[in-house]
Amino acid sequence: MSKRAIITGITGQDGSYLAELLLSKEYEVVGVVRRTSAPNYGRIQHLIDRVTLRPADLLDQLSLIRLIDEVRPHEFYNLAAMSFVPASWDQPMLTGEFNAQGVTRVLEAIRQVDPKIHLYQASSSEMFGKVREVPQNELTPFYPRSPYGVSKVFAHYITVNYRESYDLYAVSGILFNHESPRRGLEFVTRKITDAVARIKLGLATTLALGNLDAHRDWGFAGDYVKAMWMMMQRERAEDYVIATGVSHSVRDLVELAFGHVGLDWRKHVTLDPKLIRPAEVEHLVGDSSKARAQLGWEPTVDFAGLVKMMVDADLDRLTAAPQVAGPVSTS
Ligand code: NAP
Ligand code: G4F
Repeated sequence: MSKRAIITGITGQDGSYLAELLLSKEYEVVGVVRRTSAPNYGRIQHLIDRVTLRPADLLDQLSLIRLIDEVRPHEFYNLAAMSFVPASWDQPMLTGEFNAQGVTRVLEAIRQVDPKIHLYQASSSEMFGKVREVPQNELTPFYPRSPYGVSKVFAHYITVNYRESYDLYAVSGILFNHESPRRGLEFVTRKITDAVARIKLGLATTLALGNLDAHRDWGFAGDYVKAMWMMMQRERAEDYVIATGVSHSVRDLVELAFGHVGLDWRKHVTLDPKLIRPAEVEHLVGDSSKARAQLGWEPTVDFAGLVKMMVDADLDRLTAAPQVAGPVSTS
């Protein structure tokens, strides 16, 4: 009998890769979409005939209960969130409603309808914030630096608490930054690779950035959704850090991306103080030895491979349709 899974956030970067993975494993995939005035299915267009889309919202408890009652999934992947850190300072209340209380609503719905459902919660390395140790592992204390980070700490602990209080199979994946050609244009990797492609093709001349000294542990989203699935197949629910273990600065990223198309980044990059955050996470690097030992998980794409993959994808996209390039990201 094939398994059934619900994915919230199926229209996002991770949701689209996870849907592909689960379909390849013959799952029946039900994706949650919230109502919009026009469809927002760009990342899952190629899967649209193979998944079922159902309306629900993390803000609406009854919509979640009804969804779970009608679908009766074996696995529930909660990937939906307000995921862009700067926006969390502009909308801290809404960020908490989506990312913190939204997770409580999912946990309550599962507890009430069918406590045997396995739940994956999308926790984040942003929870480590002003880091207490290097590298960060499952036992490193949290010190979030944004309303987003704070909301994810709440979500993390409410997931742990429901596991311990009600014996739910609820796992929390503490994933470090992961990217792909499907990454939103406002995140720094994609903002850079999109701009490099535009500049190379003569569609733009400059790129405004904020803190070039921030360091991140960047991996490939396709590798990270495999880890999510692996965590859900264990005997016992536990939390895992997922990371490459290698950290680079935003400056390294810029240099590599421009260099890949033969451009000198110093001629194109400007610094915009408006892009500096009220509180910064300066340096993240993860220790995923638990996941490597217990799940057998390994990343397959390194930093250089990731940057090249993303620049090449943006070049292909903009070469095919330069007229639909849209505005340059200003976030
Ligand atoms: P993303 O591309 O921004 O996608 C977010 C998804 O959440 C979208 O499908 C969005 O739907 C949906 N959503 C937002 N609010 C919702 C609501 N109230 N009800 C229902 N759906 C809602 O994010 P991602 O990069 O795929 O990340 C997936 C998850 O992993 C997020 O929880 C993120 O915080 C977490 N995470 C990401 C990373 C990373 O590096 N990518 C690292 C650690 C943790 P619309 O399309 O309608 O906007
Ligand atoms: O790409 P970012 O916006 O990602 P950030 O803030 O690390 O958050 C992402 O990863 C988290 C995992 O740790 C996820 F939980 C979260 O949902 C999201 O996916 O920024 C990365 C770094 C920051 O230090 C930022 O200050 O890049 C720096 N940066 C420098 N100039 C910039 C820019 N970031 C953006 N978005 N835009 C810039 O112009």
